[in-house]
Amino acid sequence: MRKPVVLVTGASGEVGYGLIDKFTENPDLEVVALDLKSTDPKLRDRCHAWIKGDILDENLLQWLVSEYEIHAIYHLAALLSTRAEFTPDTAHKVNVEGTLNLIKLAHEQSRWHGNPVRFLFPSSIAVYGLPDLKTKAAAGRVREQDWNLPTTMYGCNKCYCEQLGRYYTSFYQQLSAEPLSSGVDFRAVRFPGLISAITMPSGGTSDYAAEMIHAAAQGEPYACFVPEEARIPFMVMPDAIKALIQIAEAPADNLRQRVYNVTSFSMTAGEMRDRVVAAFPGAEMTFKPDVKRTGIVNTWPEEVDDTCAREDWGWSPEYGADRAFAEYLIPTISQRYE
Ligand code: AKB
Repeated sequence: MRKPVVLVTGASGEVGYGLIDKFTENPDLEVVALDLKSTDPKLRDRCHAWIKGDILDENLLQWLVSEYEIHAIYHLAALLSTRAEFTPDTAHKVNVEGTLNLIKLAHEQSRWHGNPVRFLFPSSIAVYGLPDLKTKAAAGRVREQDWNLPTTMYGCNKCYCEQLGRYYTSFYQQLSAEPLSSGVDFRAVRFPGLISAITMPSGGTSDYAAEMIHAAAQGEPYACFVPEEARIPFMVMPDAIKALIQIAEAPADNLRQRVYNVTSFSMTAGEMRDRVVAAFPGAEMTFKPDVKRTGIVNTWPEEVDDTCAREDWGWSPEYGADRAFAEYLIPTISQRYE
């Protein structure tokens, strides 16, 4: 008998760490974690299985099909925006072909156990592409259907995978005599910049926020790679985990769409610096903008409109900016470097 489990890919990444930490609080939930990299043993030992492997390894994915009865897939594996710009072909393979492999695994699993497989996909504000700062400022809170003109490989990957998920969920094999449901129940959230107090980001272009706070907590100087006035939306990790679990549990009939904006607070890098210096007086925070990375951040919206998520599945963040800093980021990060 195959064991009913939840599969998490990219498990040793920032979101993976937070999600598995949350999941393994529930003794009834069996988590199978997959990543190229290992993670801290404490977290690994709380999983039913930790598989060191590659989402591009189709033999491994076939083995997973034979070994486990997978009812939900949290597909977190991805190369983020800055990293993907340096290795666009690899990014396409991992972000697109990897995702298609997992969608096909969900389809196959559903055929085996006869139930839809919930496929949770972290998309990103990187799917947006505002042409210039004037338009960005005028656009304000961007809705899901606006400005889907990504300017990075990562953004293109996320945008395409959103469409792949919509296709498999609603249009798969639409020309066949008896169109059968693919059994893939794809649900995506477009995350803003995520900030974790527990893990450090890698390879993203919104990473300056977390880097700034973690550097200040360690008493290290930090030169921010975007200018003070650069503004994008953010969310702290506990809210990102909440959003993924909440959309996963939402009744399918409540979902008017398959891709949702979610956000918590929007902030300039300068405002971020002010809060960090207030918490860590004497912290040496400077700005040394990287023109190209700033160029990417400038194409991302100042804010996003998450009305649909609020209406369809009751989304609302626990942490606004004040609570995020006062009750989560500053105390937890300070403790981490004590
Ligand atoms: C990145 O910076 O690439 C990510 C994102 C905004 O999706 N953090």
